Amino acid sequence: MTLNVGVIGTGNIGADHVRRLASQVSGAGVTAVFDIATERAAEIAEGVGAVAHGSWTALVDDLDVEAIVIASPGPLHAEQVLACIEAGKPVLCEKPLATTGEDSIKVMEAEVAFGRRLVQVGFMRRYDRAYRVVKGAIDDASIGEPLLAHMVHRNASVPHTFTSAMVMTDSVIHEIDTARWLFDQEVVATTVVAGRPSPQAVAGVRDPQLVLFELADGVVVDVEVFLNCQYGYDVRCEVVGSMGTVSMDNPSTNSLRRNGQRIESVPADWRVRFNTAYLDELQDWVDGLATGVVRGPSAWDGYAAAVVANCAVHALAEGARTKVTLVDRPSLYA
Ligand code: ISE
Repeated sequence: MTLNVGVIGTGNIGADHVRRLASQVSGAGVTAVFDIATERAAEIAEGVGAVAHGSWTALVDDLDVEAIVIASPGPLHAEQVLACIEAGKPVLCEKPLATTGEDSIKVMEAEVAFGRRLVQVGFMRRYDRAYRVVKGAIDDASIGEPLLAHMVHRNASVPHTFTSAMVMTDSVIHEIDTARWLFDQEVVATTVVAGRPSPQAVAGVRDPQLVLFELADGVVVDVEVFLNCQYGYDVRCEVVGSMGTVSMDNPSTNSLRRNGQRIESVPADWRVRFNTAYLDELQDWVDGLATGVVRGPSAWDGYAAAVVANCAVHALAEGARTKVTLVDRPSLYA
């Protein structure tokens, strides 16, 4: 059985997903794509024998499309996910699920009214093997009781369209989800400090920043986010427990020893670093759908992350610790 997938958005990440679904994921194929960059969409469609639609609504309505991947710009996600739910089609939506808590609630309400899960949010770090080792050490108590976590999220650079809010809603949202998933706890408060900006920071963007997340059970997570570090993509995580620590360094691909030096390479960007995680995520999504189940990160996870990200934006603007308030979790997401 082959799952016929339609992909909305064929920018970098969308084009990667088309390629993976068409040639690497078993049990799936790409039958339709859409992008406002019509020439690029047509070229990508032709490469995999798919149809390029003239609008994303036509793709959702296409009777040949059984499941949808959304990789369009974040502000469009909520409306597109709602249309997928209305059509009764499973949807894997890249993060963020929505840019506001209110829009995420609309998605949850629609899914709850539908009666079963259709939505998965693309928090691909949950599928990364190195992060899974960290989670394993927390879950089996090899490091005792978890107390603290230190995280680093550095990008070589980000586009000039990046804003201070996107530091949270586009980048740190991964650490928010990672923290919630690793510790199985909600974030209850956040504090953000931005000091001296890098001369390479996008104009007007506070970069780097230090972010603090307090979790419901008292675990505290600090995140250094630096989106124009220039040298490569560097994502790290160390969890400190009462009996030991577990850490995940940036997995380096090669190291060169020469002239009394050891030089290690750093991935260029997240597409390189998380390539296997994306593949595992898609394979798990397709395998789950073959048995009628959506089991990856849920609309609730997307909602909670969006609310925390917006609290962090507020915390920076106000220079104050900001408490996070979530609605009650619907039983669909228990
Ligand atoms: C980008 O959208 C991602 O999702 C990457 O994983 C993240 O590292 C980057 O900062 C975001 O802009």
